[in-house]
Amino acid sequence: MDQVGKDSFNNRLDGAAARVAALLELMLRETPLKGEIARPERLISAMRHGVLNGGKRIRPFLVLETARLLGAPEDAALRVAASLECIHCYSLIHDDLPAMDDDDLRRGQPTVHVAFDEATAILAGDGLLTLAFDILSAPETALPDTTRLALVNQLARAAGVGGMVGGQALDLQAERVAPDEAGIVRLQAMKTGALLRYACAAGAIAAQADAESLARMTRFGEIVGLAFQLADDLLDVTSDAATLGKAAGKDAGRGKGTLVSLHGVDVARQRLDGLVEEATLLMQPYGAAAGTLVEAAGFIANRDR
Ligand code: GRG
Repeated sequence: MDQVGKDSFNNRLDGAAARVAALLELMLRETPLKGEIARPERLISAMRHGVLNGGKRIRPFLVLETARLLGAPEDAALRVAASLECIHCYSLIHDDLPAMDDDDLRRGQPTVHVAFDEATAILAGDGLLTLAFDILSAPETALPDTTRLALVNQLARAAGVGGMVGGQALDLQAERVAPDEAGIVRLQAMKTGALLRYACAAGAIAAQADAESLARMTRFGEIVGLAFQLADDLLDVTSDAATLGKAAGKDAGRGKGTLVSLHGVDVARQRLDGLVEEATLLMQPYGAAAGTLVEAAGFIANRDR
């Protein structure tokens, strides 16, 4: 992609991020929503700290773009997208906790347990996890009931024990017993891949797309998930190299049990190119209309943040 293309893609990504943030801002007011009793101020502040703090908003962007391509109602798609970002941000808050990765910084700011306290960070994550399903299931997500139910169910599967949470559990196990290559791939497909897969499938579900389109988008999401993780592993290697000799942070050396550590940087880059090619081919039937999704795959594979 040339510089003009990159700028225009980044503008679209930023535009989507702003729309998602505006909706999350609304959902994270201190005023109770209908049916709620009260909203503790400190908890809401911690949740806001964990959500309204930048972030690329890649997952919601994928929801919005697949939804747009397949003709889902825009307002509903935005709510589907925002609910997914709540899950992602909850996972980051919990992942940063002392019992997990014990990180002090996230998105360039103090992590939630540092800015508040550990118990509040746990609750902020819990609050976001439940808020995700509130946003998705509420009647304001103006989709047929069966469609909303399918989204709720698929999000639960992607985020739960057979998806992200299960992947995190496998990651903890991997610190004791190093997984083989198949184990690494499975762990990554669950821990980070499942939400990206859901992001693309969700756009198709919201659009009530036919089975062929849903399968195509789901596969696209899987490929994007693989590319995301491979790029993340490469970024770890480069950031480790950049911080060599300095305090490199808890995640430094995460390069250990990864495809990059098994096969090296060059093979990883080749695989990334192959994944972008595969993603591009998958979008061919939609022609130019899928250009942004193809660019998103390229962005994810080549990202430097
Ligand atoms: C604790 C339940 C629980 C799950 C944690 C996904 C995950 C599982 C932890 C995240 C740990 C981590 C930093 C993994 C590397 C890949 C990743 C998810 C990076 C952050 O995602 P980005 O790059 O971040 O989309 P932004 O800040 O842009 O949203």
